[in-house]
Amino acid sequence: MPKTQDHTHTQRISLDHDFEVLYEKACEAGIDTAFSRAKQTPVPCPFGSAGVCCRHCLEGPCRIGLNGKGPQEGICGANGDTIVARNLLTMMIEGAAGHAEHGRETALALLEASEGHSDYQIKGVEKLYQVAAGLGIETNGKAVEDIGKQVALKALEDFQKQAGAMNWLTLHAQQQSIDKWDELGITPVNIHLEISKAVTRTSMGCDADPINLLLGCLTMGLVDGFGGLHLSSDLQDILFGVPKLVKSNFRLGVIKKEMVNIAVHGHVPLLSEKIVEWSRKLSEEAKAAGAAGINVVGICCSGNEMLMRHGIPAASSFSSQELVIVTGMLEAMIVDVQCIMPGIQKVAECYHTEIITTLPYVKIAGSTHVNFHTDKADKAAQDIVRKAIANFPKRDHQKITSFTGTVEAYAGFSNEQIIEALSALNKEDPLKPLLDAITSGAIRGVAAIVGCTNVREFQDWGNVTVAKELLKNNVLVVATGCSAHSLAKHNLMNMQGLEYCGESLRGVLKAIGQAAGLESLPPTLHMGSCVDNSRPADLLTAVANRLGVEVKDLPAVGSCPETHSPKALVIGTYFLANGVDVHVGVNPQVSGSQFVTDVLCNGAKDDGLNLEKLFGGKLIYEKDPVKAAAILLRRIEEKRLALGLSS
Ligand code: CUV
Ligand code: SF4
Repeated sequence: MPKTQDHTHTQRISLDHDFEVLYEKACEAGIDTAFSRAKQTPVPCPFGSAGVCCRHCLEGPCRIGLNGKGPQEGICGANGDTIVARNLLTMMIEGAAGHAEHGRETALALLEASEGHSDYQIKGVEKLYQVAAGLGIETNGKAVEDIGKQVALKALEDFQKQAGAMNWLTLHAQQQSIDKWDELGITPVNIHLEISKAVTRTSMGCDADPINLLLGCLTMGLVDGFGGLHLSSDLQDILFGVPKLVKSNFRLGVIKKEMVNIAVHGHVPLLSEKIVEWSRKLSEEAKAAGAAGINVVGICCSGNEMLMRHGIPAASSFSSQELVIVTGMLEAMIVDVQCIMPGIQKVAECYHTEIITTLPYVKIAGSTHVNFHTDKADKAAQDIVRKAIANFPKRDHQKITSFTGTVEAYAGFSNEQIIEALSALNKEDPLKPLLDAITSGAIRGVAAIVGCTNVREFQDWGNVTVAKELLKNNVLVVATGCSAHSLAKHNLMNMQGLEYCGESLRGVLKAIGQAAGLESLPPTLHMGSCVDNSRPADLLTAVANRLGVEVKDLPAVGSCPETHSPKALVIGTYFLANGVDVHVGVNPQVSGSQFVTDVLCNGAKDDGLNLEKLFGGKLIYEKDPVKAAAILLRRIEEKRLALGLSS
């Protein structure tokens, strides 16, 4: 069993007490987790933290001296501004590539399903018609499969066309935004072309103009927003159906002692869908092995996807993923891609848990690998579920820690679901009740709390605090990703949390909820996984279109209090390109360049060129969640004033 040097100081790690119990247990057993590893590297490297470390060629690595002391240029002459902007772009590329790959896999899955050589069928027929119409595909008299194929080919075209703008950008963006992006020369042509061009421009001896590099970041934001988020959400809705209101549970009590517990972890729902399906079909086999049945629980965004469409309960967000294994009750953790800590394997080796990787390009040494492909998905899922069942008798009962507490949460708030709820108030014009609430000031504005949990942060604290501050001030809060886990675990997605809402917001939530047959809408709306940040974006676009303004004019903000992922940075950049203010509570690693910091964070009234002048919104870096919320509230009020909405 692995031993670490210092487990004596167990400090608080999470607002979720269950994970603190497990953390103590892991420390006492000498099991390393990300939390203990983070304590062994208490201070991150100051050069990397400031973004001034360059490793783009073999003459280096070079680093710029901090605070003007020491060398101010790399060997090639690249200065701090260039190095910081280039490093930021490198992070953007990484984030966008992950989401784009998610989109590409989903597009291929739709193509294969349409051509009939796959284990999947099209379930979201209505969404298919809607997306096809948006893309200008003729649907009259055509079979569903035929339309599905045309849509899939249009999606794949976004990875290969050589001129014009991406289909998915034209499908979803406001024309005024497209005009602005065209004028600045940042409109993406195709996803792979832009990623490859961006990798090239960050390499040694290429782009050395920090402004140009920052514009390259915005292109990556658009690639991510349209080619990653929108494309993935749309095609997943077509394949698996549009999410509808569901009620489920969060926290570690969702892991059941008498059941075969399988965790799905990662991002692309293709495999998880099948795991859920086969867990239900193979429950008799689990009973034969002595269990009461099979229980699938979610981690990270796979968890969000399965929650949104199947009401699967969620066990953990990113930062505590290893600790789920420490319950001693997990028979298998199935992973696909992204945000999977390699550390899970070592922890699993201390228990009977089997880590199962499923993609040929994401393996972990020591783990089981079951190759997954859409034409053999049923077979792979059955193999995996049976492996989990076979592990059930191998549990060490001395090592089990079970929890009873769960927290109820509503989820499934696709825009389609929100519109459906609103239409109970106004059938002819469903958006009107929402618009009225915003214009009258009953709702001051809309905030999307998104992104991750981060091992270096006190888990859930930032996400929950920003949310509560905004709710108190009558801001409508929607959430995605691991932030949604934080909010759900702390009662912000069930009716108990209504007490945190300001009076006028609570009135609106109740009116809409009751018309739709609930006691109220929950205080915050779960809109899905990270790629589902397309949904709040579409909601804002719909509201802006109806008000006859641009998204940038709306009293809307994004907040990312506890992120760890470059994916969250690039999602934020997509919102910035649309003129929405974005708060990040974790160091974005640009402080080594005053110039880059000014461009990202300065206001429209400041000297020099900056994001707010170009697009209408800026990056807000603030670690303190209470202060951050205050800034966001101020920004919301400024935009209300500019729009002439009631104060
Ligand atoms: Ni994609 S990116 S930790 S799982 S939200 Fe969760 Fe969400 Fe961040 Fe990763
Ligand atoms: Fe140094 Fe320039 Fe090479 Fe970067 S690209 S490592 S700054 S020489």
